[in-house]
Amino acid sequence: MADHFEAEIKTAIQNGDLSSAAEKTQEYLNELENTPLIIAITGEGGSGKSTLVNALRGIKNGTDGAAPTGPTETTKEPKEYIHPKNENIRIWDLPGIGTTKFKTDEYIKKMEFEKYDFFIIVSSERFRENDAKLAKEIQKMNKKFYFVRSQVDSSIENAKHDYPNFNEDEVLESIKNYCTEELQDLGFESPKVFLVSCFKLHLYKFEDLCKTLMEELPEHQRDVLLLALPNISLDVIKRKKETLGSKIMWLSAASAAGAAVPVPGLSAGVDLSIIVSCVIQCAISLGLTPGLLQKLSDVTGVSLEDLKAELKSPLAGVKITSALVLQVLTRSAAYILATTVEEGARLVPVIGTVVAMSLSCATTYKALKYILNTLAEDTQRVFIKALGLNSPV
Ligand SMILES: Nc1nc2c(ncn2[C@@H]2O[C@H](COP(=O)(O)OP(=O)(O)OP(=O)(O)O)[C@@H](O)[C@H]2O)c(=O)[nH]1
Ligand SMILES: [Mg+2]
Repeated sequence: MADHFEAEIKTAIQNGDLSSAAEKTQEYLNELENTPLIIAITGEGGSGKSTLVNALRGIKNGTDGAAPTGPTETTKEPKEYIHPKNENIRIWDLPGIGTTKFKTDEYIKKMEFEKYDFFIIVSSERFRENDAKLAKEIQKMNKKFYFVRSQVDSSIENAKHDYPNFNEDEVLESIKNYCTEELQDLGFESPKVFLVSCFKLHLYKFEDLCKTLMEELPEHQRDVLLLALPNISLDVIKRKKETLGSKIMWLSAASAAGAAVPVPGLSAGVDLSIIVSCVIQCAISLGLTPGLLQKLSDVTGVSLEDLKAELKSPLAGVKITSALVLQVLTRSAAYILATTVEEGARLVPVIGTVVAMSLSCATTYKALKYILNTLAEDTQRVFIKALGLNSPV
């Protein structure tokens, strides 16, 4: 959290001014909510840029709203795609540098390189002079870029025909070394190259790419990106749950001064409007809305029916309304009240105090954590089903 927010919230709490602490917390949350993240996908023509744009948005090539792809579907103009999980995330599909009539410096100007937060440079075979030129210009602008060696799945398939003693790990290692050496020849001392298949994001090094982005992005943008990622591993789901959990703490604190709605069974009442919008956000980030489940079904080929069969929470796979949330809370009231605000929450200095000071805010916190836990469990089961994995880890 930004220092000035934390200081202001602390002061308000020390002065016993809960409502201004809640107001500041809300301000902080609004800032988080409105953090833009603008990503550029660039590289040679035909390397798989548009497919990567679709994969990052969890959309299957060729379906509604997907960036046009295919051996002849050349992207000629830069085009912005809004992320279905967060409209503040914009992914730009740029034309292949080799396929435009522009020189590198003209390309950079025309593509307005200054507006992006970071760049992914895609190549399906070798990195060339053009890729290096782009990267060097990006470097000059003090921005980050990441090399992605795409279409690794088809390289692996091809290699099966090439080597009688085919060994997947060896082939992957040699592709990586080859790309690294090329980039070293082009003037990059220790380049990082991520081997990716856009059709199988859970394999190879897409997750490493995400982890690197998380390490290198500023805090707000890191959370924004994490919550919008496709569920590529149980670890990503766990990290989403943690991030949503800490958001829930702040939201509950912000609700301290709000009007508590009496919920049958929950004696302290809760802030229902905050709960409903937070549950919707959890369902979106975890990919459990009807629309996002359909997209997952498209991408994985597992039927929507089979994915939905894994859902246990009445809030997953359906349109979330206040009435439905109220119903769930009423039904689970006894269980929610019996849970304790866990150690972790109390240890966070500012928030713990607010939660401890306001009974209704503690109830809001517990109710939201309960719903988040059930949604996260559903997400794990859906993930395992979608990838055809047998046992939960
Ligand atoms: N097997 C496999 N094929 C891929 C992958 N990524 C892209 N392709 C295929 O490669 C072809 C080109 O992909 P596009 O995403 O259209 O490539 P592009 O870089 O946007 O192409 P231009 O816009 O023409 O520069 C398509 O037929 C894709 O289906 C991948 O990870 N694995
Ligand atoms: Mg394209």
